[in-house]
Amino acid sequence: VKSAVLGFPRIGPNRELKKATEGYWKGNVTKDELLAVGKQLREQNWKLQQSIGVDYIPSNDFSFYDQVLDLELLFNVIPDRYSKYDLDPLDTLFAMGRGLQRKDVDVTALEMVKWFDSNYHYVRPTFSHGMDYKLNGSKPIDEFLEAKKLGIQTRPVLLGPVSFLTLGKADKDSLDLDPISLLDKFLPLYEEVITKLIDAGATDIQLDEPVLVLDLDQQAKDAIVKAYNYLGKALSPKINIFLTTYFGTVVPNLDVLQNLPVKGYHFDFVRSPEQLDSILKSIDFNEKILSVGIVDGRNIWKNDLAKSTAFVQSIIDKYNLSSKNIVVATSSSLLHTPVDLDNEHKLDRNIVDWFSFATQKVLEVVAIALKLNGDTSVDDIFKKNLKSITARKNSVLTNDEAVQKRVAAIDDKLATRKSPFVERVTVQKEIFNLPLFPTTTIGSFPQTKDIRINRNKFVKGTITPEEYETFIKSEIEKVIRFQEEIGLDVLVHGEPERNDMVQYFGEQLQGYAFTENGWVQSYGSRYVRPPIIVGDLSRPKPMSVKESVYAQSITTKPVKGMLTGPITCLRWSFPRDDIDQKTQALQLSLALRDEVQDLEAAGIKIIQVDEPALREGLPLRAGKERSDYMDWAAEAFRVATAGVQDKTQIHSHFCYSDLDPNHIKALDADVVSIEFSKKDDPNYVAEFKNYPNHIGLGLFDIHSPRVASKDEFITKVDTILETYPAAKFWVNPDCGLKTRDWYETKLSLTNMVDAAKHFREEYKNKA
Ligand code: THG
Ligand code: ZN
Repeated sequence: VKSAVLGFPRIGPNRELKKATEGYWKGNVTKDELLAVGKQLREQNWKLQQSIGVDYIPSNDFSFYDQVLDLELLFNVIPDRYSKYDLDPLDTLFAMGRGLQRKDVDVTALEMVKWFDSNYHYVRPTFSHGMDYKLNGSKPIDEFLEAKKLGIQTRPVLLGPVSFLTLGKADKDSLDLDPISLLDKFLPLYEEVITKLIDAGATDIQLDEPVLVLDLDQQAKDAIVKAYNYLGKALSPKINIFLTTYFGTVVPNLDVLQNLPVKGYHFDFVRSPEQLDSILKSIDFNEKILSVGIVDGRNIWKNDLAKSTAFVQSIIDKYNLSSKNIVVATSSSLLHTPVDLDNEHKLDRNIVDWFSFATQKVLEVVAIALKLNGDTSVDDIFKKNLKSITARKNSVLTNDEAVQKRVAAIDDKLATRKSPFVERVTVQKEIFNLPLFPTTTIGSFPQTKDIRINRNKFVKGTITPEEYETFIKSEIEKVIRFQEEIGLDVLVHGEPERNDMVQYFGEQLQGYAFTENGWVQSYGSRYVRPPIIVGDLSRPKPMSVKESVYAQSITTKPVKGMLTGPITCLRWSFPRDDIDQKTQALQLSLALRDEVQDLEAAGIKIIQVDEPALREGLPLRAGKERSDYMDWAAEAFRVATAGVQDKTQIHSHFCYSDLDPNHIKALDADVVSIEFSKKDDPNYVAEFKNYPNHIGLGLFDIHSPRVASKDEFITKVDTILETYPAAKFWVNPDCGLKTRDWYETKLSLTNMVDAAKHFREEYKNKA
């Protein structure tokens, strides 16, 4: 039995990659220095895995921005607007990933999309007619040789051709182009790279085809057959091809996986253990290698080593397989887990014993493989592991009977507003008396250096809580005054007290643990530190009331209370694996319900409960599981928000995904705002036309420092108004402004408000 890791986090134990990359963008770090940091990180990761004894160590899992974007560069999938500047490859990579604006260059970024159901975002391959696909650079080969020089034989990883094309899209100038039709052009390119790897000494290659866990149409299925027949015939036996899947079940696509000329297959048995028998009945693993994904690449719980070993052993026994054909592996790349638990010093000793981060997971994979090989040197590890697993199971920290009772008592009434929207809207109209085209923002304002410095001082204890509170109040006042000045209608307090919209609430809820260093890459140089749900969740005391009440006390305009919804709290945390996700969502929704009601009682008249991760939680395949999810996700949102009076206006916000209006409808919020600025597609507006409640379609992209003029806003709104009724139209940006600077924030919002005023005049005359 061998061991394999499908990918290791590249950010470094102390976020070395972030510091170097952002330093380079600011001009404080040279290109050579940045490249050296990358090299150092790769070396560290390989040596770590080698010292632990991993048989298949990945290479080409490193990236300065995103591994999908790396492949776009490698195959020259570079839209003209980037190649025309003659930037070097690294700067082209960054220009495509994040846009580039300096005196000689002005390009926006490519689209960024969620990687399956994770909180990682990839840069979407964007194809045009007439693109010249060819090998451009040699990153996978360079990194393979780099490891080889260190005496480490690696297994290079490439996203496979079908996933690469399926996850891409046609550029605006080539909308009739279906990326999968390009397969014939890409197969020779894959062959060329892999041949170069063979020449460099590679004996194995990992080709990731995660799209095999999605619902595939016949064309995509045919593409799998074609691609792997082509590559298998061209390249084996010179190299062993491992076809890798993760994040779900392949069963509906099993027909195309049979009889492919590949050496082995990898499946995710953490997420989908039920696929085991179907797979083993259709593929003969006396002929192929079976890589068993058994150590979770998406969560932080310690693996139950005895259970995993028994699981793999039972496969060997039941199907009478040779252990030579078995590989024990992580379920997916470890990209989605924090780097090293040994960097945590503040976590409760009892609780820290329940966790495994990437480094510890590597050890688990190897330990399971050794155990299966009869190696007794791991017996101590197994003994200790059993102790930890048992301690967690029996811990009193995880159970709160009061919470469990409250969840069990949830009924329809609790999840339903007192009156339907048509009645609420009349009451609210009278109270708020908002103009036509009401203007607002999504919640956060720029998180300045000053804010971060003061928060760090507060966390470290170098300023007192009173000093910090005074500072936060002054920040809130600044934001309120600015919004009044430019004439926004519904204000926010700006969230200077919050680090991350999930972490902030996680830190205040009972049942959560949080890390000092548990960073996970979200996109590019942006990382998140997901809090960990360890037990039943409850709210010891109000979490956001003080700041909202202060903000409301210094203005006569309505100030929105701002909360993160139950689904988003769940999705952006590491959830428990010992109870189901619905229960955890409902526990969160009860805690939030109390917060919503406290805000209302404290005089906050508008409360926004954000659910940007609503769509991300949708099961990857259509079917009952998906409709069940939509039901309980909507229920959780309504439990959180339905406790208020008719006169209290509930807002919600969604971003990062294409939304189905029907999903939003079931939440019954009074007003929603959605990301929209990059969706210049009239069909998308039309989908929302019949949405009954009010909507703000985001009018500018908050990921970019670019400022739109008043006229640009007017043109945009004019276009939307061809389809969308003015009476339900709110005016707002795409998303929160925390990653922006004040300079562009001021200009953009002023122009946006001025455009709203223009339309008010126009419609007054019309009436
Ligand atoms: N929070 C969490 N997940 C998210 C988002 C979020 N996923 C989707 C989307 N938003 C990703 N966007 C971002 C935007 C900014 C940052 C991270 C993800 C960010 N991170 C800081 C950094 O890397 O410097 C660290 C923030 C902190 O101090 O905690 O700016 O909003 N959970
Ligand atoms: Zn948003």
